[in-house]
Amino acid sequence: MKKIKSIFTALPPAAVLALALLCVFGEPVSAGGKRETGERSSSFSVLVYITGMLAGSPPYELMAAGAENFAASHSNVSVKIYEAGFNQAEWEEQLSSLVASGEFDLVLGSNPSLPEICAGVGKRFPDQKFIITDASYTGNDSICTYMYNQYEQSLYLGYLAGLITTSPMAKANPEKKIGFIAAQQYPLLDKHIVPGFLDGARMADPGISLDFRVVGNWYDANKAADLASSMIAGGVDVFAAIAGGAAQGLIKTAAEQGAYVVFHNTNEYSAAPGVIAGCGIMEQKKLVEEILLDALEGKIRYGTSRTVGVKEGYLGFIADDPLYTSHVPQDIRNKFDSFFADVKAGKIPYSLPPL
Ligand code: RBF
Repeated sequence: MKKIKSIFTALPPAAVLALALLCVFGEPVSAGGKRETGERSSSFSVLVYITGMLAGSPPYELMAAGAENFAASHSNVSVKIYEAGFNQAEWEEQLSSLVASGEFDLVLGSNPSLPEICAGVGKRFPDQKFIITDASYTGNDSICTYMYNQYEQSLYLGYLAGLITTSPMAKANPEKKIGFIAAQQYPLLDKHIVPGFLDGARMADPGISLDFRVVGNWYDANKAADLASSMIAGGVDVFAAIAGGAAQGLIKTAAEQGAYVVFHNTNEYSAAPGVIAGCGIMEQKKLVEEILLDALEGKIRYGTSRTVGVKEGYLGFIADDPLYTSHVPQDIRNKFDSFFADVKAGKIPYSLPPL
């Protein structure tokens, strides 16, 4: 299902009248689809293009929340949130039609595959600006990207998984085997996220192996549950997942059959207390608010990409949740704390593989 949500923050009556007149009489639109009236400088319109659905996808929910927050505190900013759905083949055409309206000063999105799509759209609408997080792309004057160092988040979540699988915790078995369930394969996952997870686990114990499986889409929780079940039968006792809504199937199976899950990007402890053994956090909401402020002030450096991780304060770990402190033994938490501090201090050597 696709849906558009609009947030037009409280406007003074004169502005409402002006907008109504604009709607009735129309306005000039340039070749690039941008407005040429003076009104443009005082209003800023953002399209948040969600490559999938909001529900169950932390990066998207956080991006939408950040943009809504920003609009709520800036009366000249309006935000539309568009859920594009799961048919990736449709995304470029859909985005083109939205951009063709000339309505948006900025398109904001979060997906490693979006820059290429925006570059295609940008060829038809050269004045349109795009800012994409969770992606790395340089050299296009219409596109600015921000990449999370997901190798790092996977490294410390993998280390925690490694500590747990080799521990005497109740659901840990003697096998040194951890699991990863992915919705689909893509370069950031194959080169940063999965290798980081295994590298981190092996820093806890070099004898650990990884069972990696792919769901095939971002929503099939039943398929993820089936995969998890067969992985548990094969000896996996700690999982990670990058699977959007499908991850709920893993969580359910882990709870029913007795396994642990470490979760990327968001606080998921309460989804299954005692099963979700650790949660990383992606500060996407903060990043989006900062990006929008820069965009409003004309400070975005289009054509560039910035990488943000633990040191920069955009990736973290939720260590103070009672569902973490009460279910994960103190000795494991202590070892994890010191590893995380080392990652933050740049003391854990690694090289970020090229994408
Ligand atoms: N992450 C989600 O949480 N939900 C999604 O629906 C989703 N769809 C994606 C589609 C494509 C084509 C790609 C490349 C990634 C997608 N991601 C999705 C992954 C997301 O952008 C991010 O890389 C991971 O969540 C790790 O932070």
